[in-house]
Amino acid sequence: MEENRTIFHIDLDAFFASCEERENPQFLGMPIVVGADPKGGNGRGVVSTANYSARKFGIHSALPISRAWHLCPTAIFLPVNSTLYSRVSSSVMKILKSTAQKYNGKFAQVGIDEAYIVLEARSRTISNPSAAAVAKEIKQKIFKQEKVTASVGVGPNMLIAKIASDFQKPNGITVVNLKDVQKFLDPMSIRKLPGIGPKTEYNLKKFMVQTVEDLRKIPQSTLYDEFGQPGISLYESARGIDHRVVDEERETKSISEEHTFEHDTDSAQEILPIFFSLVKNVLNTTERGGYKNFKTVTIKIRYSNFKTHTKSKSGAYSTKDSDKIEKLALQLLWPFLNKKIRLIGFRVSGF
Ligand code: TTP
Ligand code: MG
Repeated sequence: MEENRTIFHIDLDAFFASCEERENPQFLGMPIVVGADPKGGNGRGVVSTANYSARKFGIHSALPISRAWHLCPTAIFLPVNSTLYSRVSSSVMKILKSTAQKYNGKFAQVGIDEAYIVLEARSRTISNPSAAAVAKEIKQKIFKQEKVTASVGVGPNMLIAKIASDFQKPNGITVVNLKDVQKFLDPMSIRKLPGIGPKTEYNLKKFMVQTVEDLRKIPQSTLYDEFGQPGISLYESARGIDHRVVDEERETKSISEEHTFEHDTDSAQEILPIFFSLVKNVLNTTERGGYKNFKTVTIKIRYSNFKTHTKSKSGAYSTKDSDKIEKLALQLLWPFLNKKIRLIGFRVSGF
């Protein structure tokens, strides 16, 4: 593991909900849920995010909105306002980029509300601030300018930085030095390791694995036999090993938006205006994120029976060609408009 570089992972807290809190100070301290319309418990679609007061009721991202309403009917339910979030996001990313430049470091945005900064030990010692001081500086700048809080994780590689930023959410700073990596990881549930979802967790149960320390006791060959190549990643993650390097400007993988209809529908009149607004929002977010060009356009469609299809087309696209992209997206979507649908989505990727 590299000893001469320090990696920061910055992730905004309850991002969409924090933007809403900032815009609506009258909601301060109240549970806020951003997502589909709950329609008094009969709404369809999902929660995009919930603030930390709403999370106390068990509400979280991707939960059906109807379930969220039943868990806390008195919460403030708000629709997704992507223009606002992409404005806040690009301003925060500018702050992070200039902080990275100030210390001669690298910057890579990896999502709407998260980014990595890599500082070489050498460049940091010039002005000599500690990692914790840089983390504090980042948080203060973001709060001063955008009135949202972030959590910062610092570690010797991307894996540890990412786990660390989640460790003391919200509004936390967690610095993990190289010598403390194993001590930090061992007591954690394996679910904290990226790539371990409910399925891998279930498959690891037969080896009596619950914590990272348990996982570390399983030989590499056993993990390989059970999971193939991803088993090797498990072996390495459990030891805090991560060979990835932060690739500046190329980290954001895709930008997308989806919409669930209130009723399943096959009416083009109902579907198309929504579809075009998704395309427009995604292109706006993409442009604001500083990605002018992309390689792939994907549409997604989910029928009433939940069967889901995606269709992509690759080429050389630019956010400037919105008419061309709308047309292309429509061509991809058209063959699927033959049955009642529940959800549509649009995504661009390959920046
Ligand atoms: P996250 O950073 O995963 O979540 P968060 O910022 O809401 O909460 P925290 O980081 O404090 O745990 O996602 C960033 C935003 O992306 C989130 O505010 C809303 C959006 N999002 C969705 O729309 N659907 C999802 O399923 C997830 C996970 C996020
Ligand atoms: Mg976040």
